[in-house]
Amino acid sequence: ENTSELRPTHPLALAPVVAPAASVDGFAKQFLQNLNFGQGVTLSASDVNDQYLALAYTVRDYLMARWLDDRATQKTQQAKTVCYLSAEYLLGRQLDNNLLAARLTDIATEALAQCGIDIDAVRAVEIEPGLGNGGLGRLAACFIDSLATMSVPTIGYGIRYEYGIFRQAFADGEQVEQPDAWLRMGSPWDFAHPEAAQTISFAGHTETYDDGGVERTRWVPEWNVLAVPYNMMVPGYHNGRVNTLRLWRAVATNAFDLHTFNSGDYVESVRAQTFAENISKVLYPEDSTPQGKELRLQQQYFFVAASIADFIDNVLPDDFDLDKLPERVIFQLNDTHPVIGVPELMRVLVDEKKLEWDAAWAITQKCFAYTCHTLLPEALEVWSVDLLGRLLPRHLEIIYRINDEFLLEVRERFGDDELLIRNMSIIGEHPYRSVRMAYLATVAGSKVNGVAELHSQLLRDNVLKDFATMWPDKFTNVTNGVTPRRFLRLANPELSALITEALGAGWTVDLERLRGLEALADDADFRERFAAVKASNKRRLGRVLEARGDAAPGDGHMLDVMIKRLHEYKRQTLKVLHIVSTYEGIVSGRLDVDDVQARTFLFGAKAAPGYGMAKRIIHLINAVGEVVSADPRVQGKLQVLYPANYNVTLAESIIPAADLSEQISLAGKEASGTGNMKLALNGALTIGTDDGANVEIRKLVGDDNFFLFGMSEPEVEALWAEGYRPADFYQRDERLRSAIDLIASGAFSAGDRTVFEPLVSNLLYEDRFMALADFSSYLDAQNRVDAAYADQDAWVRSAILNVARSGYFSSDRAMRDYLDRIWHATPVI
Ligand code: GL2
Repeated sequence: ENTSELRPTHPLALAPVVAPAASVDGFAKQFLQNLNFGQGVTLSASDVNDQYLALAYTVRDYLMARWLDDRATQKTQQAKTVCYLSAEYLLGRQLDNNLLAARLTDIATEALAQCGIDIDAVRAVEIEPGLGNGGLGRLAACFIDSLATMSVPTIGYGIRYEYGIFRQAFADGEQVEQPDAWLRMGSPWDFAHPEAAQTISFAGHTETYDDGGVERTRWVPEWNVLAVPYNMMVPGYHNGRVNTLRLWRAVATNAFDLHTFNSGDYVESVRAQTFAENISKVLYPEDSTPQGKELRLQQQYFFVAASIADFIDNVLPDDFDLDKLPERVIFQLNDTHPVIGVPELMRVLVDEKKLEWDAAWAITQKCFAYTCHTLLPEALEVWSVDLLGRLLPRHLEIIYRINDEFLLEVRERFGDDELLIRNMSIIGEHPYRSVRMAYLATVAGSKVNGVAELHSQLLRDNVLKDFATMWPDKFTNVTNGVTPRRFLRLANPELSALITEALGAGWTVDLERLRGLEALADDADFRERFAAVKASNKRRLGRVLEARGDAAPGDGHMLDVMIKRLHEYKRQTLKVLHIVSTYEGIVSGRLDVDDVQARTFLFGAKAAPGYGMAKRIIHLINAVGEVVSADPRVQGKLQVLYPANYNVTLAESIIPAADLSEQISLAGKEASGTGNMKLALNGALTIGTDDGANVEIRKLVGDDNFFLFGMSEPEVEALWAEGYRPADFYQRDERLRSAIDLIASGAFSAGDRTVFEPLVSNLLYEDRFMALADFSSYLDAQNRVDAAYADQDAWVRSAILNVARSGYFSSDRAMRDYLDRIWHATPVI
């Protein structure tokens, strides 16, 4: 039915919405129609961007009927909807994924070929929406893919940033940030629904009033913006389900002041518009550190308030009984960014819907669950009471009341232990009065989860210890996962074909089936084919890099990759020390060049623009790379590649080609990691610490197929407690001394010793992430890697076993865990 309120008589208007015919002719017809009538060009006059847009609109046309259908049933169905609240979605390119999900890849390829167009050329022009920083944002994208594939009614809510994560370039080896104007060439995958805009308020004051004998509070805001929803379709894989990603764009309520404009002050006349639209202008390029900016709090409240209002007003049926809200929705808080949603739902229920506080609180507690994604204390978000009170005065009052009642509960349970009260209070007092968002989320959430077993354990034991004592059942773990559709099926078509040939196609939605490859690890013929796929993926990566103007990996080299955000805790510096040590060893004659395995070291990483030390590390990597690549003494042996602007698209070429996966964070610092999963799933062996999900990867793939090194988390704690002196480690290991001395000597900075001095002295006298303490163990493990790689047959066997035993790391499994342990929701077929 097109609509129930209109009374159409035309037979077409009465018919259900149907997709174009799923045939080459049907596709070609729709494509040409979109090219001619949508893009306004003839085929012969069209350029590749026109073709891309027309192709994208065509794919969208196929998905739309199902999307409309699923929206209609969402109103009437009784099932619970998962509302995933996330400030970040690092989606990657859409075209290929959507073609695959809708089973249109072959049809589209053929239809375009008949129009004289090579679909690969069209693919290449898509600019990925980089609406996230790193793992956390990519995780959200994997989760919504899995939920659609599992037919779970889901709405992903977030922000439609006009500029996503910056484009990285290098100038003389240093990072330069450029704006990511991803919308410039058109955005065919999302469509605005301005009629469903929400008005979002800020600032002002609160007042009480008499509401027929009941005293109530209301918020009298000072200014508003409009939140306009943009929908993106999230198709399930081969199941016809199409879920929604709804991203909000900020628009001024009163865009432009005609009076001021007429009086000649053009700039002033659009001031309000500029001010409002700044809210969704740009993604904060911080990773694992909060950026305490007012605009960021505005962003957070903006998207969460719009999402909650949207769900209650537009998704639920009219006159829905809000006491039943927990039966119909779970708001999953992706880290602390959306936690302001807790007082917002309370405000809606108490002030607007006029529920009693206690009833509203009971509902709210059941409707939220919180995922924590960090262990770094400095990454736990806090907002000053001052700022929060100014921007959201009513929310601050509500937070105070939540805290008062919570602390009463603490007193009832544990007595008047003032230290405990201070430690658990949602309001911190030092160094300034602030709201601790992780505590608010923990108090309000029905469940709190970490993202890997070790991480969840450390949350219970350290970061949220008192809360775990109070509510042991609230705490749970869900180990992260990655979508096998994007990161195996699409990124690695040759390996996918090999797996499908061996096991059938079911693995794409049931990744544990990869276990079937274990037996084939002992089959010499299969090993040979597997190795050929890896070699082919390396050549493909080489072509991708060369097309960008970068160098290709060396012929016959082991491809050793470290791809992740640049952060001291991840220890790219430790990797550099390994490279410098190997280089120094060969050049000085300490190492026999024939004993060293030829390697290409490949980095991909962006540093937050304000993170000075991370930017210095980027400079060092590039400087070392330049010297090593130019030195004839290591030609054909060592190569360092650092293609700029690492993103999802580039990851899709690198991961299938990798031999060695560097997961070398200091134990107890990386909450989970997800690149580690993608690389293992594509047959890279991991060299890693006992950190995050590495622990689980090692357990599953087996010690023989994983290179473990470094201190364990308790050993790290013990060394800190006894007083860590990095210089002692420098003195003790000659290899380390030579490597650091070489950097300090100016060998990588044209003799200028000052360039990397801050980095060197940081390592020698501070080294917060204990790179020096783990260096010896790391080098020993790298020697084991070299020895293992020399036996190619055994290496390939290990690589196959890595693939075979990584099925657990599917985000489909992660979603099942969330459904069972946290959401208590079920798929709707
Ligand atoms: C992170 C963690 O650092 C990372 O270990 C984890 O895998 C992801 C997803 O859970 O979350 N937290 C965070 O703020 N970012 C992450 O990648 N950016």
